[in-house]
This record gives sequence, C-alpha cells and structure tokens, in this order.
Amino acid sequence: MNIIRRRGWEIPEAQATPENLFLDRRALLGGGLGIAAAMAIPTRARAQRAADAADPSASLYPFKRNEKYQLGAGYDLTDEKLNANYNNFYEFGTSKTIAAPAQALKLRPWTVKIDGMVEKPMEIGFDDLLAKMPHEERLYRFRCVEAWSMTIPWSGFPLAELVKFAKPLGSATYLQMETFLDKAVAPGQRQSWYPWPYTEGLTMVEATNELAFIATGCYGHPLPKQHGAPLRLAVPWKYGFKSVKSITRLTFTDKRPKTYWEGLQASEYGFWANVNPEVSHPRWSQATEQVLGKSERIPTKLFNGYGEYVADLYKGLEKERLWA
Ligand SMILES: Nc1nc2c(c(=O)[nH]1)N[C@H]1C(S)=C(S)[C@@H](COP(=O)(O)O)O[C@H]1N2
Ligand SMILES: [Mo]
Repeated sequence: MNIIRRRGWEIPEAQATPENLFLDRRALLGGGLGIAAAMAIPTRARAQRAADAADPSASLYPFKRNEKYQLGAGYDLTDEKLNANYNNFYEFGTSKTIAAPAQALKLRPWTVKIDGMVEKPMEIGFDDLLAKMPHEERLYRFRCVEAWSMTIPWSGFPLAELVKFAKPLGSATYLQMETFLDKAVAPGQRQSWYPWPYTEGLTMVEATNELAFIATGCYGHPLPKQHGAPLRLAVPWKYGFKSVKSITRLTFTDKRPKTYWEGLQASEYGFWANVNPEVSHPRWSQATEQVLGKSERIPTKLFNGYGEYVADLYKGLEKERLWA
C-alpha cells in the first residue's frame, strides 16, 4: 500500500523482523546474556497475561466456534505470533512491524459513537456493547490488496447485530466506519497529508450480509492492539484495507462514504474492493497470493472464495468498479 516508499509485499518474508524477536534481541544486548535468554519466552507469556488481566473483557473468551465458517481444503490457520507481527496499521507507521508502537493505544475507556440516519444517535462504552452482542468465533481467510494473505480465528459478533442495535432509518443506504483520531498515541496521524481518521464504508446490504463481522478478539482472547483492538471490521470477500481497525464511530448515511484509501489514491483503491484474481492492481497482478508463513504462492479466488455468500449482492452493478 505504500505509495512512495517500497511496497510491503515486495519485502521477502525472511527479511521482516518480527517484533517479538526484535524485543528479545534487545533484551539480549542490554542485560546479562544468560538471564535475558532464559527470560525471553516467559516474558512474552507474562506480557500476554498482563494484557489480558488489564482487559475487563478477557474472561469472556474464548467464544464458541461457529462451525459454519470453515477455511476450506488446503488452508491452515496462520501462526498466531506471525500474524501478530505482520500488520498494516498506518496510524503506527508504514512498515509491517508496528506491534510495538501500537501498544501505546489506550483501550479503556473506549466509546463507540453511533450517529447519522438512526432513530436516536448514541454513544456506548465498548464493554456495554460487547455485553449486548451474541459471541462467536469464526475461521476466516483474509486477503490484502498487496497480495499477501492469512487465515485467522476471529472472535466477535455479526455486524448485522450491531446494525440492528443501532436502529438505522430505512432511508440509510451506507454505513461509514471510522478509526480513533489521536495524534498523541498514533505518530502516523501527525503526518497531516494523510486523510485521517481512517474511514471505511459498506452499503447497508453488505453490512447486513451474514459474513460481515466485527472482531473483538482472535486466537481465543481479546484482540491485540496491533490487530485493531478493541473492535475492528472483518469482511473476508474484500481486500484487507476495507477491514477498518479500532472503530470509534459508525455513521449511517445515504451518501457513499469517501474512504481513506480513495482519499489517498483513488486510481488504485476504490469503494468496492472485492477480491478478483483476474483484475490486476495498476502496479501488480492479483492472480496469486503469498500466504504468511508458507513458501509457495497460491491462486487467489474470486471474492476470496466467499462467492456463495456475496456474489448476488453485485448483480446489476456490473458497470461499477467492483474489483479495486
Ligand atoms: N485504522 C486502520 N485500519 C486498517 C489499516 C490501517 O492502516 N488503519 N490497514 C488495513 C489493511 S491495508 C490491512 S491489510 C488490514 C491488516 O489487518 P491485520 O494487521 O490485522 O492483519 O487492516 C486494515 N485496516
Ligand atoms: Mo492491506
């Protein structure tokens, strides 16, 4: 997604330094070698336990898996540590190793604002919202527009349930979603030429499709900050940039939202962004994808393999730019 700098997907997997290794190496350099080496793994486990203890929703997890959503033959779950150390979250930098800076994000209190074309605008605390929603785990595939992919066990609830709770007016045709805006915690947001806050949108028909999911956790515990805690979107038939992280606002509207990536580079990133291996990005092919942690590339599937759920949504829209 880098426009000027080198693109993330061009960097061979082996050259990217996962943040956990980086931190361990620092510990090795800084402290007594033997002690630091012996402590490296327990430290990480302790850090996860401490993060869970500080999170009032931690005891709700794991959520019961909904077996309807399977990865399909030939797909394995991506290793959790790999996934947690290869992220796109431009608020914290343009590289894939933003896990450490993302820890500056403060998750409580976290308020979600619901406004626009609704019966009654409101603000609700994240934990209150989570208590009102049904809980489930789903295994989803995920395809970034940069031609890398992963699979992940998300925990959360269907976006349709949140829409029902928000009580939009019948005249609303789009749902716009926004990330937090706080220059003090997100150094990327100090770069004023980017159109912050990160904004995404779906049509109401897409937002209420059964696949559209709000993830609040993954791998059986609350979301790590770098994955977009405390709540982020997961729309697996679309390129990854649609899946907006760390949501603070949902606005129902009858105007198509102008999204972050459209604001940056409309010629390359549009509103629909459905996965299609036959439509190349202006600068690279979308025919295959690099699965995180695998050595072979695999073919990309139309709608990322989710056509049975969503292909019908786009009948009659063939003139639209559905694939970028
Ligand atoms: N707020 C925000 N949301 C975001 C992004 C971002 O930079 N900021 N990057 C998007 C892109 S390009 C991708 S591929 C996914 C990455 O999700 P992951 O880091 O959990 O794998 O988040 C998406 N959501
Ligand atoms: Mo992406």
